[in-house]
Amino acid sequence: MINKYTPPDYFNTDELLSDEQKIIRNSVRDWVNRSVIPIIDKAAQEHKFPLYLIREMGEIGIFGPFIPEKYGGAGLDKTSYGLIMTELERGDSAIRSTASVQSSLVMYPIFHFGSEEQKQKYLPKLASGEIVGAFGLTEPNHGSDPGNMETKIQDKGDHFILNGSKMWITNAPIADIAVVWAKDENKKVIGLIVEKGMKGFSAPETLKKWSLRASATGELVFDGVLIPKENVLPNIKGLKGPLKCLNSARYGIAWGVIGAAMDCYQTALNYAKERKQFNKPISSFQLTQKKLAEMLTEITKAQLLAWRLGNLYDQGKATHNQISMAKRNNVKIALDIARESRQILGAMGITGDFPIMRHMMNLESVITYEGTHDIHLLITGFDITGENAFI
Ligand code: TGC
Ligand code: FAD
Repeated sequence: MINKYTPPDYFNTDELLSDEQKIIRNSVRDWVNRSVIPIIDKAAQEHKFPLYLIREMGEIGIFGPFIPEKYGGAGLDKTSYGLIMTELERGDSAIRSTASVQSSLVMYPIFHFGSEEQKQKYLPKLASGEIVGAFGLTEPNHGSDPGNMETKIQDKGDHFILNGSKMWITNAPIADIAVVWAKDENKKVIGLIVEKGMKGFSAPETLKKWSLRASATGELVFDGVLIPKENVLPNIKGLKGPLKCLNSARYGIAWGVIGAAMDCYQTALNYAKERKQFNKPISSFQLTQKKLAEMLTEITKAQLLAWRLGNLYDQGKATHNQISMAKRNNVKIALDIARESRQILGAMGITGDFPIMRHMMNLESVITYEGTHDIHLLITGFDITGENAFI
């Protein structure tokens, strides 16, 4: 058994999990230890997504774990999905990002809004990792306000013509298909499946990122792309379509970032016990202990929040407002923990010999994508006051 890693679990949250959930979590943990941790610093340094991992992820059931087995998924509950995301993000946010997009932003809309033919055509291949998906909502001029998107389709009788562009799209340069959100002639948002190779469709990579360097990010450019009518998702209209997908992905992030936080905390704790200054381990100084104690407290609170959210989700009771609160809180504490851990390592903290700086830079994207920190605060503000402060 490769699994030597013992995660922080101060309030024994393991006891809240079923045996099946623990088996799933442990198998993904082993895979991350074996296949991600040894290669991820090099991939990030080289600004390159380790593409070969996609098939491995498919083989161990990481994609669409909550999709029924009939379509190639594992038919698992949402708590298991969350546990998988924690393990992946302990490896790197880029790996969790790929899984978030494939599972929550591509398989989820095809499963919930697609036709039977679309489900059969795409879901098993997405589940196995034979094909990779992307999700196009954000545009150069519209990030937080996707409702104002400019990408549009024109009805040409037996097909549509798609024009516009999407930006900051995870997996775009490596994707075989993209679930793209565009407006029809009645200004209603609709979802469609765009396939690599369609004439007028390109997906250039966005380079020079200092964050999520092991993830492939890019644009989706549509220059008069002919979209067959059978590629439209038939069972959704309106902005709530993409927002429902985001609920599933934001939920996964609320769990995922705990993994990054755990890795930073554990690294800082081990280092503090070993490193001596003034002839004493730096773990003996009160200021170091304050940092470590506060980190563990926040990790514990985040674990309990995620577990309860998973519990509500599995009962069909989680609201999108609760998901926003959990995403916002858990990403913020993870980023704070990465920054504090980096300080404990002093100069060593900035090197690739330790995972902290990489997690920290990744989390700067995670706090922005899937709704920024402030957008999630406004969602909570709206929910508790009934006043819309977005506009
Ligand atoms: P608004 O008028 O409030 O809502 C439009 C309709 O949608 C409903 N709704 C929701 N439904 C389901 N889930 C939610 N979370 C929902 N939020 C709102 C709403 O009830 C309404 O329904 P109806 O029936 O009345 O039409 O829309 P708005 O235009 O005012 O915008 C609201 C706002 C700001 C909250 C929303 O647009 C937002 O969340 N903005 C942030 C954008 C965002 O998160 N983008 C993410 C892009 S994807 C990404 O980042 C992937 S990164 C992946 C990775 O690598 O891991
Ligand atoms: P803006 O919306 O321009 O916001 C800029 C600032 O203004 C923020 O601080 C924001 O909080 C603030 N702001 C905006 N509106 C308000 C308001 N009403 N009140 C107060 N403050 C406000 N998108 C996809 O569709 N698919 C993907 O796969 C995807 N992957 C991504 C991967 C990476 C690495 C990154 C960085 C982004 C990705 N995104 C993706 C885009 C991401 O969702 C957007 O960046 C995000 O929604 C914010 O949009 P923006 O960057 O345009 O910022």
